[in-house]
Amino acid sequence: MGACISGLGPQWKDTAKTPMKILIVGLNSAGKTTILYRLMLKEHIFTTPTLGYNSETFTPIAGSTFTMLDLGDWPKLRTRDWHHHHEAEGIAFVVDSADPGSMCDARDFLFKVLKLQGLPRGIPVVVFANKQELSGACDIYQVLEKMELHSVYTNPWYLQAASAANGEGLLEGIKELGQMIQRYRQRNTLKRRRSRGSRIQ
Ligand SMILES: Nc1nc2c(ncn2[C@@H]2O[C@H](COP(=O)(O)OP(=O)(O)OP(=O)(O)O)[C@@H](O)[C@H]2O)c(=O)[nH]1
Ligand SMILES: [Mg+2]
Repeated sequence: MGACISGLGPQWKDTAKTPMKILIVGLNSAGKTTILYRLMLKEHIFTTPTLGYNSETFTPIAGSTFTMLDLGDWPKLRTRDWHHHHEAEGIAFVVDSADPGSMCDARDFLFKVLKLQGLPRGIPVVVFANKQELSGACDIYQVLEKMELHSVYTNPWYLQAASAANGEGLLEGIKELGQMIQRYRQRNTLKRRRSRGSRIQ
């Protein structure tokens, strides 16, 4: 199992009935599409830069179905039609650990995405420190520092060492994201019940 650092403790429930909606986010070439299809097909596929998007619904872990949306051209954030993110319940943020020079931009990008208008507040984030099998790749402690994840207070987060090339850490990361989404759903249900209750009184 790959190394990980967590901002939250685990809990797991059967979520097969309602697919969990996940946005896959990250700078170009971080490995978003490779991760999506490695999780879905359990093999390494060769990709070209994503134009448009890939959307897949599948069950990588028994009892947990995900709809994962992999949008191309994220850096053009302002100019796109971002209607899809309103329904997102979780973010898989992919970082190229073998490219330390891009990590500042990745950090700025993550912080920008978390403030994106219309993105549900407080949705969980799993950061995949991808390309770990490459020699010289930053380990998760270096990624943690460079991404300044300790300053993310608005969203629960989890940092997972991963490699889409060999599959390391992907199932662990997605399982953790599923657990976090489950808790997020429970909190929202509770909030809705409370606000309904206070309207009745
Ligand atoms: N060595 C290595 N290469 C990887 C890994 N994951 C992805 N790649 C390679 O990185 C390149 C970009 O991968 P993609 O999955 O297309 O990246 P992306 O984030 O979807 O890129 P865009 O669609 O352009 O935003 C490809 O050549 C992949 O084969 C990994 O874990 N290790
Ligand atoms: Mg892609």
